[in-house]
Amino acid sequence: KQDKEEAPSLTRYPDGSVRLRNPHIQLMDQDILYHLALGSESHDLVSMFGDVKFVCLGGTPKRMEQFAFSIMDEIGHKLPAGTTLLDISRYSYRYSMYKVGPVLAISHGMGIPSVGILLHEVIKLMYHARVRDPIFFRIGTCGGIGIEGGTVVISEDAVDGLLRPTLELPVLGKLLQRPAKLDKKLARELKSLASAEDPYDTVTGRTMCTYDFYEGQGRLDGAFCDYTEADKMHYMTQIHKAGVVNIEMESLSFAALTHHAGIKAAVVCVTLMDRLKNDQVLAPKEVLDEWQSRPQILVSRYIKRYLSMK
Ligand code: R2B
Ligand code: URA
Repeated sequence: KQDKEEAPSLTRYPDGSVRLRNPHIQLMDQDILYHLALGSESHDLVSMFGDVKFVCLGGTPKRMEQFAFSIMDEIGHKLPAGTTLLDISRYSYRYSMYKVGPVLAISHGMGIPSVGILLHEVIKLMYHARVRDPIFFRIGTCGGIGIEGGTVVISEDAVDGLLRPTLELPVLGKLLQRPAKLDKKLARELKSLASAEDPYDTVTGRTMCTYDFYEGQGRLDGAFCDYTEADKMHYMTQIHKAGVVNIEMESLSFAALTHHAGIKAAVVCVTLMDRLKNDQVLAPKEVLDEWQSRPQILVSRYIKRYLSMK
């Protein structure tokens, strides 16, 4: 059964650097990280990325650019005179990547397929760059269940739309299953960094990850809807009872692939609405922008604290 706790020696070298669970990569002359517009021979990945410690993923290029600028301020990182932050993956026209000292900020797009492709390449990037013990964060948005919009949710674990804690992927005609596990200690540490002075709540709980925003999340406002409002409310109440506090679209893959690679990871999302009350994103743009900075603030606190303890 694949659902066993993996020995760290399987996934990491003694010095903490990421070991790839793929014998083919070492035998290749070069490895092209196509969707990042990087390559193991075309770029000196060790000198470009060897000092990375934190990999922060979020949905949109703009949000990750903003995060890169704000973390630069927070950790007091100075760019060489006359230079500015550049999107390292701009020629991929797929994902955006910014590097600020030990922090990489990368956009992952929407949904499990998009974040899955990115994670394969970012995990390989960690290996090629010989990064030691990296910590991955997803900073995103979600729908809340029984909590008001603007609440920050730290995921304790991730489940699919059938409440199963497993990422499923058809591989060579068979269903591959990988446990979607997040680092419980990291989640607790993040929770401890929430401040009583924050003008919003920060909670921990189970996150449901779906393959769709509309029908997959039981919305009544998609182009199609074959169920009633009572059906929706019944489902929402059932999953809420099962501990689900928020719903989004990437945590299952994020948790499963980082766990399989032996990488510590956490998911921090802000709720855009309470799905027990409504389905649409009604908050004004400025409010949404401020809400979306909240998970970034929590992760910034973690990074700052970590760097100050070094
Ligand atoms: C949250 O927001 C996106 C959908 O609007 C999706 O990427 C997610 O997980
Ligand atoms: N992202 C989601 O996947 N669902 C929501 O309800 C809001 C953001």
